[in-house]
Amino acid sequence: MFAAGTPITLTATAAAGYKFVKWQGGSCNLANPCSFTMNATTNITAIFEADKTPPVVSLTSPTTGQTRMDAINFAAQASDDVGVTKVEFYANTTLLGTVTSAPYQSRVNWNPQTLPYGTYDFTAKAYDAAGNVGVSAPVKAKVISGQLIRNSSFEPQVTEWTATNGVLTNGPTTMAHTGSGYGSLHLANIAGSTDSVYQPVTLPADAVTANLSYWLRVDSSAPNGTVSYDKLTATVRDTAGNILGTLGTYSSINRTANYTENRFDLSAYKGMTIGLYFQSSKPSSPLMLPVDDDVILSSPLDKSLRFYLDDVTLNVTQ
Ligand SMILES: [Ca+2]
Repeated sequence: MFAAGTPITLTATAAAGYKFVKWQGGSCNLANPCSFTMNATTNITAIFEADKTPPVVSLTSPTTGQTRMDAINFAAQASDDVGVTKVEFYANTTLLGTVTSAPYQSRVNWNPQTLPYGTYDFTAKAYDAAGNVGVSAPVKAKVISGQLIRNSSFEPQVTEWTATNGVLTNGPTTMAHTGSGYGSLHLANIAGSTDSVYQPVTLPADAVTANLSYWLRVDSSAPNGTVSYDKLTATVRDTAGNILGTLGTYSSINRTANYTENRFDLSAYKGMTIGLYFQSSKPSSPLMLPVDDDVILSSPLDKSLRFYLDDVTLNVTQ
């Protein structure tokens, strides 16, 4: 019971899967909530109907033609006449992620054991509480491995690397870190000689991380603690061969019984084509050569300061 002149506000709340249509009776029509003043006995009914209108959804990431490395950043715009309850992200027919509230975004790490690298039709599906489903237009994009070095383990068919003759070596497996191929940067017994191996690589402009790793073993028969003049330098170069940065310099003092890993952050070079360059060098003047150098020592056992290189990887995420 309301006294005449009492202001009233009615709010119609639809059950899940239904939507408000209109009021019946009284002065309310489509407005919800509806406010009016009681001045007579009034019967008012809220009319609901099942929601049959699917959500509208579009995929905003990835974009057509895009290449992503090892992970996909999904993003979708979705709306519905009642409300979106969830958005699903697909690669072809494989469900990769579900988001239940805006913003509809999900970062999904690619699992090549589940889905091989390749080109896929990516879609988003949006649902409402009534179970209506809206599907986005497909976006064709490519997923590739985030490891950018080709033939990182120097296995046979090593055309991906450019090297001084004899540097790229195959077997025995005990000489390699993995597999049977490796890079052997030894030095000819000539002052000023160099050995090198390199590979160009292009880092995507939107790289978030770019982690270089290479495994190196330094063999030397020089007395412990002796620094040889023969060196190996690992550098990052531009396409003209100019040195952009030196990652490491190694000599006999870095001798190791086994391969050891060297890691570097190369994210500073995103958006650039760089050359990963490993070069061993001997001083040009024999007079500079210390006692441990193979020019001075005549024993064959002492003649090898060698740098063994294997498993060069550059893992990039976007
Ligand atoms: Ca709907």
